[in-house]
Amino acid sequence: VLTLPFIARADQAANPVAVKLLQLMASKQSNLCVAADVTSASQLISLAESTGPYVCVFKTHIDIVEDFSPQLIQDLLAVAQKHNFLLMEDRKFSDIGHTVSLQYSKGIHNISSWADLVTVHSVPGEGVITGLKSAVPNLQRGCFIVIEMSSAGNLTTSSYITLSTLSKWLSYECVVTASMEICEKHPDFVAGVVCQSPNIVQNPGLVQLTPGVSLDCLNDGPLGQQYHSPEDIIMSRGADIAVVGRGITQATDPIQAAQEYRAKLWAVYEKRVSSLN
Ligand code: UP6
Repeated sequence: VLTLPFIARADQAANPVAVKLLQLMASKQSNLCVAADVTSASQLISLAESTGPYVCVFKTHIDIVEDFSPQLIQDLLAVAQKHNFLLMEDRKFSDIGHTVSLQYSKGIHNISSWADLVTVHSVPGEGVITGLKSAVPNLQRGCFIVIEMSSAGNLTTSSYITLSTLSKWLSYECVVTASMEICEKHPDFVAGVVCQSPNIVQNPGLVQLTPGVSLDCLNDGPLGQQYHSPEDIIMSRGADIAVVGRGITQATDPIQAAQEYRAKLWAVYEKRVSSLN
């Protein structure tokens, strides 16, 4: 796992949003991303207001908001500026380049006009990145490439490495290697990757985002989410930013939960950095 401090890594990032993100994480002392999986505009804004001071990234699934309006985006941008965090729309784009360019910059959500960061699957190949880039020629935007998912039974699990046959191991290696090649080919647009395993991210200018973090739960039953502790996610799995959704949104006191996750995650990051020296 990378032990260089975030502030030093900011100098090595090529994507402008990654630079801003790493600087923001260092100054705000937060490696917490809240997954704002709520379904009304008022819930989304109140969550942004209450958790905003403690997060570096506020991650949305804007298509689950039932009363979406352009005003919601104006309100979200105002809160992001007030509390100094970046907006990530977790759209997980996964189509041909032409289609994703339209999904990114058209339609009611007009994602490219407001989201600093988006997520994208590498499965369609490099065209998905060129498609997204073509939609934002002059904007300062970035993306995270999804390489491994946190869900049980996902088809990119690193357990291929330990459990299985050579051919499965090779197919896993191919997904990771090919995805990292795409990252290296588009350093101006790729801010980082979404993954679960250490050592996938070797370039200190890329940021590793890892979902599946909870202080209380191991999973969510048949829905397939798998959770790990802050210690595990930052120290063993190499996360730079941990994504916490229901651990905060469904807590009795979301503000207190956000404070607790921020403090625990940041303490583990500091331990990781100091293990270098
Ligand atoms: N997410 C995952 N796993 C992945 C990629 N993304 O859980 O591999 C996203 C989900 C959700 C959040 O779409 O928004 O991270 C996790 O929420 P939770 O903490 O409530 O499980």
